[in-house]
Amino acid sequence: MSPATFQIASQPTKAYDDQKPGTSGLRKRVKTFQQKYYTHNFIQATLEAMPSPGAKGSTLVVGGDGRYYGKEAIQIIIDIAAGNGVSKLIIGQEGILSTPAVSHLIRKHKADGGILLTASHNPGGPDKDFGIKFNVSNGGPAPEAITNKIFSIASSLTTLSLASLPKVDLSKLGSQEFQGPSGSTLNVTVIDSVESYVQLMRQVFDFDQIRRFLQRRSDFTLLFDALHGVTGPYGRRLFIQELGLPDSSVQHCIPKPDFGGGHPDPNLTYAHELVERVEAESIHFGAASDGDGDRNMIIGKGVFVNPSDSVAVLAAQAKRIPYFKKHGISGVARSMPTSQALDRVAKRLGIPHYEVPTGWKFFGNLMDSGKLSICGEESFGTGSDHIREKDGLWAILAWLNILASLDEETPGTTLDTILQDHYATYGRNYFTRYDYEEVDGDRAGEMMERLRRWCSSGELVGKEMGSGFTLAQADDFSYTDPVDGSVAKKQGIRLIFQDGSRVIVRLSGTGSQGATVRLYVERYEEDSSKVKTPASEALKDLVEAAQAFVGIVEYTGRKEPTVIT
Ligand code: VG1
Ligand code: CO
Repeated sequence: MSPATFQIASQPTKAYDDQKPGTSGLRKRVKTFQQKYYTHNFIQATLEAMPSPGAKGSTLVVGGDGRYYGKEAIQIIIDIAAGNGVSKLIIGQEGILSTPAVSHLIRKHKADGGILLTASHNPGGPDKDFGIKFNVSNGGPAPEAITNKIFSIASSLTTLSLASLPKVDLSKLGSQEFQGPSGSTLNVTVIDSVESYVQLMRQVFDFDQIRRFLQRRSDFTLLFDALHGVTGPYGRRLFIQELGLPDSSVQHCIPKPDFGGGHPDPNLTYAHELVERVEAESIHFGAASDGDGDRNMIIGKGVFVNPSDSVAVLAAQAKRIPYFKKHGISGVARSMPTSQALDRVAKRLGIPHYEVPTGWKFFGNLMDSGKLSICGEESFGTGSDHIREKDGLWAILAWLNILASLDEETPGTTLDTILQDHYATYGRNYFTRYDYEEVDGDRAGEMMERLRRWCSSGELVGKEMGSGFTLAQADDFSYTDPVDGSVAKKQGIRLIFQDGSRVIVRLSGTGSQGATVRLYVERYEEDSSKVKTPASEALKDLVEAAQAFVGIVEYTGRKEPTVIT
């Protein structure tokens, strides 16, 4: 059978002025993406913004978290990609690929980039959110230079290079060739969504050691919750087929376009079913990941592994994981609001540590230049240089591997003993985050402006907030990338106290409606007799002082946050 052919047309379009990617891709209501040529425009702008030599002749990986409108978007991508001379598209079966899997596939196939159809942890469905992320050839999120270029091209776009291809059947594995004008071709290959990623995990971790642990500790219970996001098939494969756990060890593992009506965000509020089961059934190890699979939460009965602690523990124990035994740990990094627990580990290990703005794109250069092995964000993001995205299942397996290894030396090791030992060695960086979701955008902006003014006036230094917290530094965080010298400004207000405690305030860049204010509070406790106090208690005074100082009630009208981490 001769290959199907396609023609390319210059299709006039009208520009949209709101296609500015945020912290992680473009996120809007589904209805916004469904406007005439809205999705086409954004893809056209993305392909035009691709770094040299550009989209023509390139290979792209395409997939998403299975949310509503994902499959329609893939057919649009196929048409625009063909129209712009892309040579090859590697697409996950049924359009399913987790964000970490895309990152891995880009690297494995030496592709030029990837398009991810996801709004991550935002809810999905016809009245909820859709999103598009673009990743570059290192497998990581496009840096700001590229996302700014996408926005500027999209803002004045007049023409689409549009091909019209027959609908590609995404359920069938295999390759199809399409013949374009003047000898050009587009190859579309549908691949197994899970296989390559599972192979990578086998290389990174010691699955035998984890299996031995599970056999030895036959009472050990694990529950993984995919929240009806993309990690369902990955989780089933890893926990049940590879590690031999019973079927009852996973829940909500069928990806659904609306995530079963839930909010696919692995935190104590939105993953409440998991939290409740872990408590009621005394489960030793509970874990969840978000819609697109890059986030993770790890809990046990009465234990919550704070993400800021998680990355610190992983760094401290990394040598128990084969990947780090082999490659070593060149350095560690955290996003600015993430607690300084990781810095303490770095100092003890004698390795460099870096502080970058919020968003995974800022870790990429450090990893590519061999300066960074393990990094994390307080927002349930943990990862390493095995790929260029945060990786939810990787983090869960890393904790399991460390648990299995420690248990060989100290039988009966639990999540709690790991954390308590860590605090005893390093002290404890108490940390909490308060989110005020969908508040009035103008008022939130005014609140930030007032803080910025106070910071730049210099009048805050030396002032006391609450009792006993004297300000040593107050600024709006700005970051200069040590590799390419690019500068990111206005990355969040930092109030740093004389004892190292911190209060951070920033606006979210991932919402689709109104503004979300994030208030981060951190206090260090060195005294090992005091590290068992619950975080809410240990931080109460500072949180109250911070809320009053920042003017939360005044500017947001909210007495209580939407989510507390
Ligand atoms: C949030 C988190 C940030 C994370 C980003 C993307 O951004 O705070 O740490 O990198 O989401 O995560 P913001 O701007 O809303 O605070 V995900 O799982 O979308 O890819
Ligand atoms: Co995500």
